[in-house]
Amino acid sequence: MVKHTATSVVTIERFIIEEERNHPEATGELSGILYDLALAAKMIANKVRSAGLADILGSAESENVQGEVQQQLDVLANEIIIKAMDHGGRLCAMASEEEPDIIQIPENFKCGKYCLLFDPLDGSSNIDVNVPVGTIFSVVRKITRGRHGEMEDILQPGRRQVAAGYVIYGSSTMMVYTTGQGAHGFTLDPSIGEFLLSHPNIRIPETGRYLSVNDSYEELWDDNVRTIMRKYKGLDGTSKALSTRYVGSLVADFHRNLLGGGIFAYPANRKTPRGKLRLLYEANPLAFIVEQAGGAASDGAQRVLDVLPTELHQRTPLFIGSKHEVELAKRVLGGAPELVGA
Ligand code: P6P
Repeated sequence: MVKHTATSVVTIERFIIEEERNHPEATGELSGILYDLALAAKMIANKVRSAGLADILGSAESENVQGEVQQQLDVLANEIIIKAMDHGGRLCAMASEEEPDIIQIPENFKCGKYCLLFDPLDGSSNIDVNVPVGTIFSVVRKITRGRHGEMEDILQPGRRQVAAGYVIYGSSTMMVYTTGQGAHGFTLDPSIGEFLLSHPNIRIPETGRYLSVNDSYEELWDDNVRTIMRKYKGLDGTSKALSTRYVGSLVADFHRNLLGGGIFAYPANRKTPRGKLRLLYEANPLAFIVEQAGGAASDGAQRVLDVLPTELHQRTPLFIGSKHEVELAKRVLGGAPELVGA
């Protein structure tokens, strides 16, 4: 595999092709999915960027933008992804946070051997206050016979993913993805409309710097979770205190911790006993990426990627980021006597 540095100008398309060459058996279908997702990301970025202008522009274009903006950007992002992906002949089904059931490939289109699961625009309520939002995606192989995808193809554990990634619409638009050969980041150059390799082989620091958690749920947590948070904050007298950074947008919090080191924690609480975040198209793809970057992801009891899904939109508690902090959460929640209550 060609070793790229962040100074060589490499488009995401070229990088995808070079990664594909490492798999002689590759048919190019997975590469095609990644190209099409990069295109959808550019289209969504364009809409997200212009959302704030909807009320300012008086021209005809703004009516179009306003129409789309009022249509709810997450619904628009959902449609952009479906329209970009449904005719490529590489997918047999899709599943979206915005859709109650599986999205079938139209009869007039060829079906392929992959399923795409996605959250089209996570954290979209933050757009009005200009907080970064993101798209999250996961790709698994079809395991059932027949032409169309079935729920069994979608409900696979995260360890069966063949690709996963996210796009963050922040101060710049970045796409980060993995196919199991490391995690790599690409920054959109809007002047040429290309994602350029900016973060080859991302590695998350072994020990975290940041803690991302919504403390307002403290009263709803169980004692073990409170013990973990005290340790993360250095209040137990032995641990180093992490700096709290919580944006309230999963992709933004995850991305900062991936690059700088840290833990994002959304534990179960009395209000959300199975956690808030979705397993299949939020926790699993980010868990694949963070493990490829040397980090870890747990639901508190087991590795996220080993959780056996039973429902399309099932939720999960999530501890994800630097290995040291995730391991600590697993030990405390696992009832390690020397840690519980400390
Ligand atoms: P809370 C956004 O609504 C979201 O789904 C994630 O992006 C974010 O991490 C989480 O919910 C924030 O939840 O309960 O802290 O507002």
